[in-house]
Amino acid sequence: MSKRKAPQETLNEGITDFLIELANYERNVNRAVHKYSAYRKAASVIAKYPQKIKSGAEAKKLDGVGAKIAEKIDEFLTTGKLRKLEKIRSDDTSSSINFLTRVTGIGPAAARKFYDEGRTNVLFVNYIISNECTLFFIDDVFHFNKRIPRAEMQIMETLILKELDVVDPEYIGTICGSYRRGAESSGDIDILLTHPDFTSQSEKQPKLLHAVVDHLESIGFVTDMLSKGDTKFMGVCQLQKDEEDEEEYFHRRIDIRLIPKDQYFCGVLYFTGSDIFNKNMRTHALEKGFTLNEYTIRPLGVTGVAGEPLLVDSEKDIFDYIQWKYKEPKERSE
Ligand code: DCT
Ligand code: MG
Repeated sequence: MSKRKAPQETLNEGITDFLIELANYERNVNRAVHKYSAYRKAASVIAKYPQKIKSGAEAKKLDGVGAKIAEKIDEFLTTGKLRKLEKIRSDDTSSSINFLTRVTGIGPAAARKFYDEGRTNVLFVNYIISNECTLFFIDDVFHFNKRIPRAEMQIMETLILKELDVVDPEYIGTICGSYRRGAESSGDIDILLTHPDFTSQSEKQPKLLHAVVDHLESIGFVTDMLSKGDTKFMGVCQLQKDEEDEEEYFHRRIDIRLIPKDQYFCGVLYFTGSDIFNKNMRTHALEKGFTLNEYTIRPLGVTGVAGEPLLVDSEKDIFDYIQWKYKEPKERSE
């Protein structure tokens, strides 16, 4: 059954919606509580008004609707939108702050403070919302904007590869992303993982991923989970400070993907990037009659239909198929 609202509620919905949006903007971004209340009050009397409002003047007769709101109603009724709102929506500051306030535990003041400190990562906040994570580590969350120095990436690589070996020496792991391209700093840790027991023909093997994640959690390296599926883990990790370390380490974003062995090198190629390099390589592949993605490389028939995946045993195999000179990860910025 569809949940339809009672007709009187939808009569002036366009108007009440924009008033509420303006109210939230005033409260969350400007922290103008009086303006917030004024918009809310107007929205509430209009919601109760039993007829469809045809002009600002008509609305102005209601208690709580002043001249300025009446003007906005006129603009909305004639043009179908509101310039002020369009501007607010396109403004990064206000949309970031508004977004942050949608997270449980962040009020308007905290959102503004985080924003002023440059600690906004809307993408991450989105994960939290969609996964209903608790926010006990809220202050760390906003460190995710800080890039990870290469030296720290190297320590993490050593640790991760060593621990993989502890879980099962047959695992193969590669830290991809900008780190593999030799970058001086990285935004996150992108790990690809495979195991000879897992191929595109075999059963799913979520245990192969979960065993690694659980182990990294048990040694205190993985600190939080954002999402965990059969083949992809997204989370947070942190190096523990040892006695010689001067500095505390920040929490960092970490993604671990389990890839079937036969698709591993297409995966490594893709997740090494850069995104621009990938795009150029895919274009070149198409010119040579192949379709390339993060899983496979397949020849395109004359009709443009992709054939069976080609055997790939290294990244170089992929370059060879498309007759492209092999490029070292360091040379793959574009
Ligand atoms: N990728 C891609 N196309 C995208 C996004 C990602 O091909 N639109 C690939 C290439 C890089 C890899 O995934 C990992 O993505 P990021 O972590 O976003 O990029 P990065 O190069 O590792 O950069 P950063 O240092 O910021 O993490
Ligand atoms: Mg990365």
